[in-house]
Amino acid sequence: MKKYNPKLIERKWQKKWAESGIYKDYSKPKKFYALDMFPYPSGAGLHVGHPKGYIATDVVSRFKMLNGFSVLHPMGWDAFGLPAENYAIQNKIHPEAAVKENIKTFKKQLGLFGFTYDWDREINTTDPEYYKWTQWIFLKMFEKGLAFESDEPINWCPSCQTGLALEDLENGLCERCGTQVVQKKMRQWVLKMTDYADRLLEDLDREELDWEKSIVDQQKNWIGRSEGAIVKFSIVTNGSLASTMEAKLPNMLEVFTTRLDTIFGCTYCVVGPEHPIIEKLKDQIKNYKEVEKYVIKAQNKTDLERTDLQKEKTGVELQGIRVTNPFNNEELPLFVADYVLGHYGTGAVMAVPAHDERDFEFAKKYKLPIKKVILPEELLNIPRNLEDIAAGARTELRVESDCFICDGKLVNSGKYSDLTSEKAREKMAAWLEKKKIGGKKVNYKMRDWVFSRQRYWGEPIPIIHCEKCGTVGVPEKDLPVELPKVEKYEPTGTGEGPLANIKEWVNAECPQCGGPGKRETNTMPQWAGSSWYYLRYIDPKNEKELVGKTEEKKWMPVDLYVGGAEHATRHLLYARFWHKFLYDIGVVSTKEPFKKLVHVGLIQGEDGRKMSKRWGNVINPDEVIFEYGADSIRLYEMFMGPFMQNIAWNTKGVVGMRRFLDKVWKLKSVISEQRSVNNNLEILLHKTIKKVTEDIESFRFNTAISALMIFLNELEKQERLFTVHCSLFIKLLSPFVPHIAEEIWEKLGHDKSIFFEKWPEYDPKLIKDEQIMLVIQINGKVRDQIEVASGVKEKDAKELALAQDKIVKYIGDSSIKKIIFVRDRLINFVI
Ligand code: ANZ
Ligand code: ZN
Repeated sequence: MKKYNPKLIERKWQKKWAESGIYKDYSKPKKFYALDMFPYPSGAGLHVGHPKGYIATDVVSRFKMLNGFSVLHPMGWDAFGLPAENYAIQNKIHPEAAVKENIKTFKKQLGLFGFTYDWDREINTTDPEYYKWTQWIFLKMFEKGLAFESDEPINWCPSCQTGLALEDLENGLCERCGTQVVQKKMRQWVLKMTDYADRLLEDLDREELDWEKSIVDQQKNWIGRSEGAIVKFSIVTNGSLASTMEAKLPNMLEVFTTRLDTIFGCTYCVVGPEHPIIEKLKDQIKNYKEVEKYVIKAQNKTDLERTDLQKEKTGVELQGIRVTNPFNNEELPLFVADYVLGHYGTGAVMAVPAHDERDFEFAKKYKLPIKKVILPEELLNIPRNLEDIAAGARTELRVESDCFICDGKLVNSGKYSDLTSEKAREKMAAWLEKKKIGGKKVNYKMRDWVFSRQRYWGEPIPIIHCEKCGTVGVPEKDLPVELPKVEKYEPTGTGEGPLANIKEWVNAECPQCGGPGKRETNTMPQWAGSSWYYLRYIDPKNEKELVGKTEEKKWMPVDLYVGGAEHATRHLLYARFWHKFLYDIGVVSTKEPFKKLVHVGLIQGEDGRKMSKRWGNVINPDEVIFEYGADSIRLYEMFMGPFMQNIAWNTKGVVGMRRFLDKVWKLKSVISEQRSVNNNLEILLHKTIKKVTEDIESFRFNTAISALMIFLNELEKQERLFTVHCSLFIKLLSPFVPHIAEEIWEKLGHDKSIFFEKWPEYDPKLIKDEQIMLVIQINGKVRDQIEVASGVKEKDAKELALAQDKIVKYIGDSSIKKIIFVRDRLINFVI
């Protein structure tokens, strides 16, 4: 018998699969859309960490094929953006040429793994035929007023020489190059993502969404919904309200607060250094010079530094300006302080030092009054007169030790005293609304998407500026607006993109009046093309539409999406935003794009560090495949540990996998057609089928593979092997190691691909000993237990549990708020 030679058989099957196009049977009634986050074709090529997610989707894709699904499993290139451009500048090669080269390398590398990609659907975000539609979506947003120009200060990276979105920062540093960003006022294009904030948040809880909780939480925090209120404080300058009114100066200061109930404890107000009022009331501010100096200094601090609780608070009083608390008409001082951020809420706060830690620190430093107005719940049980306690609060209870942000009962709050915080917030907001000086308000941390970059390598923004008509969208028939070929593509640093230097390109006729116009020279950010690419795979050659209606209905939503966790608050947020917009204009039929989302744990270098050229710990998959074969590396990456965990690479592990496959290879020489009954083996086989099936569905590839290893050990102990056993075993193995599986399958006498087969089913009778005790809890307390079949589904367990007498009694009339189900362990009803 010939030795197992992966090089030969892998090349053979990859060729066969490509020729026969076995993955392209899209006619089955059931569909499965498996998507990978498409790669950025960098100059360095793939390292062994990149394919981990791709292997997983490939395993699932093949598994789904065997289960009778038409599987869409495409691949493409996310090739616009800074890294490609920086690489090009460093290597003195045009980005377009660099991208072409890099894609070639990537494609060759991916080809070695034997993935089921349908390359007919390959897309490239830098292809004009593709970005035509990226521009089209922008135009639609422009038409709907969701894309607009703004002059607000934005985050600017002095090293990359471009404006950035909030999502492009990491702790206040440019995510690309680690340089500290600065605030820069400049013209820019913005997408009104905040209009979608509530839907982006609420739809995360849609039932059909099967996303990892950690990613959902990250996104929820990023969107950052706060329920609060707006209060307008009137502004008094030089002792009179009228003086501002006459001069048409701002006469109201709006603050956003989540704790309206504390307003009687407000002893001063604060605006952030970015607040427009400072500039507008410049002549009224007596110490304007000092204020201006403070404002300039604040520009060099990151938001993180500014809001850090440990850092000492600083600020300057705006002398000559006072504000009036509408609830008690107290006149209060107004400060500028950088712990208040310009772009959150209204950029101004009412300070309540007794109940807010930052205000407290600030008040201590500047000797401002601290007035207690909430008595925390835990103190309410002390049977004493509330007002007494409050009066003595400062001596009796140290202010610092009080719970800063907690609800309780109001004291010292006029007619609102004695109300609970919650009740008071309601009443106070209603009063504000009645008086038309504020009211309830929901606020989001998320901001609109700063969408223009002053760089070359991106989609041109399809806008023409005309002196007469203003900003005019390029007509649809003139799309794509192609990126001109240029010699020089380095950033200008002037705030204009490099495209501004290309006069022939910039000068264009105004589509509305035919007069002279100028093209927009900013380009789109790296995240534009990836915000909708999953739709183009569905219908990649459609010239009339971004995606055809029938095709869209057939394939959407994406059933499985696998990629890095670092995209939780960027790509995944942007893509959901665009998808919702496309839903609103009738291009797509689903509210959410990605049904199941799984994040892939990183593969670190053998030294446990991030795999990177810098550490010299990069492992190239080509070499591993050359040495051990693609099936071995596929198996190893799925076996190395729980899929979502970060794990260090270990080449010895690949060697182990290769040995396992050597043993699998030997099986086929000892098979006989005869079939005798070996009940134990039969039972183990059916248990293995069950385990592998369930484990693949739930991304527990490592335990699926160990079950297969255990089964192989048993097989090897048999004196004679039977075709049925071996066939079933090979089928179970095939999604992981498709090449060797095909080869053995062929040797077993089959003339059709193993991937036309049906996935094995287990016989429940054979494994019926698997009964377990399921614990039933109510509000976390054990109340009963029942015997059920192992692997019982949540729905069935719920039904069974709710049918138990004891449980019926405990639940009574209460409604079930939530069910927590731990497979084969417990079911907990929260009532
Ligand atoms: C008065 C108050 C009293 C507040 C109290 C808190 C506790 P979240 O929950 O994150 O939305 N705030 C409002 N705008 C701000 C800004 N631009 N920069 C810094 N802080 C700002 O936080 C809302 C609370 O943060 C608001 O409620 C406001 O302080 C502050 F005992 O108002 B609060
Ligand atoms: Zn940068």
